[in-house]
Amino acid sequence: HSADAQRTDLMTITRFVLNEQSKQPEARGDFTILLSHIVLGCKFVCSAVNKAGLAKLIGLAGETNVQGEEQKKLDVLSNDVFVKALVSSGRTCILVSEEDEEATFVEPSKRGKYIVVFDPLDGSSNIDCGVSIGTIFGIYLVKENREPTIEDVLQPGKNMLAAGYCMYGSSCTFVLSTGSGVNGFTLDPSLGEFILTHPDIKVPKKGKIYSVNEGNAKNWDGPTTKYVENCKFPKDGSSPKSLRYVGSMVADVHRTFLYGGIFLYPADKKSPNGKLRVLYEVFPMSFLMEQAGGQAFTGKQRALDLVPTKLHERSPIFLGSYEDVEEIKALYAADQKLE
Ligand code: P6P
Repeated sequence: HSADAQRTDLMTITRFVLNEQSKQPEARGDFTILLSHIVLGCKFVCSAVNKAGLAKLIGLAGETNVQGEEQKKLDVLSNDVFVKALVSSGRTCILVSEEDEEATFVEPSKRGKYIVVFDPLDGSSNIDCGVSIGTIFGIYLVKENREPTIEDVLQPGKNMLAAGYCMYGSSCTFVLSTGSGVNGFTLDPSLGEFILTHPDIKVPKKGKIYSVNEGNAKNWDGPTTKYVENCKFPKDGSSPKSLRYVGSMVADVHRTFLYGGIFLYPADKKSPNGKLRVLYEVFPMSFLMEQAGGQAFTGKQRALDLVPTKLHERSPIFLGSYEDVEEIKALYAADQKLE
């Protein structure tokens, strides 16, 4: 009987968010409407990503498509879809995308109270080899009812109302937090709905995996070098950690949520602020990681406490299992004392 009950009680992402929002007395459904437009964008990108390989195969992806239009690169196409979906939701006032140098200020007639920062297709350089890629987003609220300015975007990650990502891999998985835990949904293509498949994700307290681009080891600073050394040659006689590095942030972080361990994109001599972007890569993943019981550290401070000064600012990031991040925090703290 319980199996049947499970099958018929389809918890879609829309129902889930409506349930959650109904607990907020002042909620008027705006957030639910905003999220439904983000979900729509992800469904579109999922179908476009899955066809990309095929399109290349049957020559559609060449210079022009059947309408004779210039075939857009998938990340540009994804960006266009998200910008249009978010503006048409009527719930946003500022959009910040990895693809656009400047922020998009929504025209007054379509303006809402939310700011959405997003990377429409992170890791898109991996599309041609079939590696999982993803959309990452974060949502801020603009409280006052006034003309929004760029200052409204430069908020610390701890002010985010919600964050999430959609991973386009063997299945299409949408992971979301609205501030009370993390939940994962899988797209059922036959229904066109995201169904709750990973309720209340909690990252293991400690993991057996470290995830970093070892090719940058020559340029790492002392604490990162020491930490990775300890992963490979543990001093306490425990077994070495495994290295898993996909090179696509959504894939590496999603694995970290489910299996535990630590993901590192450190600063190095070539990139003193690391490579990953604060607003739409570091903050959303750090928000989710804390909500799942893990933590996120920049090498100097809690990642969510960082106050960005520029839209596309970068930051080093160490995130994952609580105890694993504690270890690298201790190494950076000891290093600061020596200075
Ligand atoms: P590297 C992909 O290009 C990306 O932005 C992230 O998705 C990924 O974590 C990182 O860069 C990989 O960078 O320098 O290791 O190739």
